[in-house]
Amino acid sequence: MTKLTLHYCPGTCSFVPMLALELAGAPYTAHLVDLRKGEHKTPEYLAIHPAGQVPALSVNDVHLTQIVAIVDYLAGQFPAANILPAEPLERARAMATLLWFNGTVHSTFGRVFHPEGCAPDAATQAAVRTAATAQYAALLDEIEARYRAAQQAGAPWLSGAHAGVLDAYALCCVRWGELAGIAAADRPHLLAQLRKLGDEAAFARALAREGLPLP
Ligand SMILES: N[C@@H](CCC(=O)N[C@@H](CS)C(=O)NCC(=O)O)C(=O)O
Repeated sequence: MTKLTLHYCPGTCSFVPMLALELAGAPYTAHLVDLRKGEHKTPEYLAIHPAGQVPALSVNDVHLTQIVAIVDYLAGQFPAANILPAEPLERARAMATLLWFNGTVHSTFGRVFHPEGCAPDAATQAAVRTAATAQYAALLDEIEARYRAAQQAGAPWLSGAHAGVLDAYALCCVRWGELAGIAAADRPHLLAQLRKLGDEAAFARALAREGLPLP
């Protein structure tokens, strides 16, 4: 039997594959990698994820990294769970949104949280953070607009009829906004929608496992 281990840290993007695992209903081990304690930079963990990040998914002794790849793998392994749509065009659109979260929204937050990765001096770092924070706020507006558009098209969630990986990413992004001083309450429509996530069974399990409340 395949042994699945998700290497995760509460409050981070590892919530996205955790939600996928909960949708799959597959037994898995959740291995806490505490970023605040630097556990992602230990030699043991670097052997799993050479970049020293969460998430990673160990499939027996093969270690998968990158959210998009992990979600794609789980969607393929558990087709009945509808982690990604089966219909090719719908699936491509869901992948486009997942990649937008990962490559655009998440990366912009990276510059808010770690501007030292962009410049060595404090003044430039401060300027990077200010610019990235404004860009990130605009991206949160776009997430809210995407919810409105989905709902106008008849789907309550970004992932469609049921909340899924795209909604899990939206939740992470709103949580990170709070860390950047961007109040979730500034986007009441988005906040109200995310607060309903606890009613979705897979989310309730993932939230309980993570141990963090909804915003
Ligand atoms: N592109 C990566 C992003 C992963 C990432 O940024 N993880 C963050 C947590 S949300 C992390 O581990 N940060 C610690 C670090 O980079 O040192 C993915 O899709 O897995």
